[in-house]
Amino acid sequence: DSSLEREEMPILPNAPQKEESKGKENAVQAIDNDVPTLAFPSISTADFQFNLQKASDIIVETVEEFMPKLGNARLVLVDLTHESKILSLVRAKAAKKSIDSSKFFTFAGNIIELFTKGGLKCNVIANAANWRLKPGGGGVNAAIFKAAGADLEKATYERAKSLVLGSAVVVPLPSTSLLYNREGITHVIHVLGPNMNPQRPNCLKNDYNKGCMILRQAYTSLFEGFLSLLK
Ligand code: AR6
Repeated sequence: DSSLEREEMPILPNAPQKEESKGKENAVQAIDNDVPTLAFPSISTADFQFNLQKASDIIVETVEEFMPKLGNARLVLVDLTHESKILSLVRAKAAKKSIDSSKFFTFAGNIIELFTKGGLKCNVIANAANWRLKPGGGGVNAAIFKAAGADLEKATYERAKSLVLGSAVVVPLPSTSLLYNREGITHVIHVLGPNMNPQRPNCLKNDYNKGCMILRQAYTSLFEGFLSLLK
């Protein structure tokens, strides 16, 4: 069941600690890492409280749909820990389908340090955003905006002031951003998924017909956004 999970250790057994070893380690990594890669969190399943079983079905189905369009690019579902429920659900479901595990896999790590801490280079990352596209809140949104600094906020504001439910917006990261320099991230794709949390705006009140439809749209819009960068 672990074939779809790229653990941190096998990819970069000896994380480069000394400056002189860095170039060498990274050069080896460059072979594996020289393909366009989208790292994305599980949209809506933490703060927005979306059902994990339903979300994992939607992730696997949407990924499967996009596989033929990917070329040499990769999709990686990310969560903070190896104990992540959504990662194991998705891994198990993806393994049952004939999804190429070199093109889609799960990865445990913080999305803002996948390269420096995990050795996995992702040139594009997705954000589980809020409709106002504002920094803060919690979860992955707070982490990404904090790590990217004011550069991302400005670049986002130039692209869009708000997000429609189930849609994504692609934001190029200025080369001055820490995430660009340190992690090699060139774009952030903000995605607004369905909200099932009554404490947050536009709660769907357990309407999973609508919720599933919106989550599917959100992933479709995210993957299309990523594909548009490959052209
Ligand atoms: N790296 C990787 N994955 C993460 C990280 C991280 N740094 N932080 C969280 N996750 P959430 P939502 C995982 O709550 O449910 C925000 O406040 C997390 O374990 O970030 O879509 C926004 O402003 C989970 O699997 O997003 C919105 O208002 C996934 O990322 C609202 O929360 C998504 O969790 C969006 O809620």
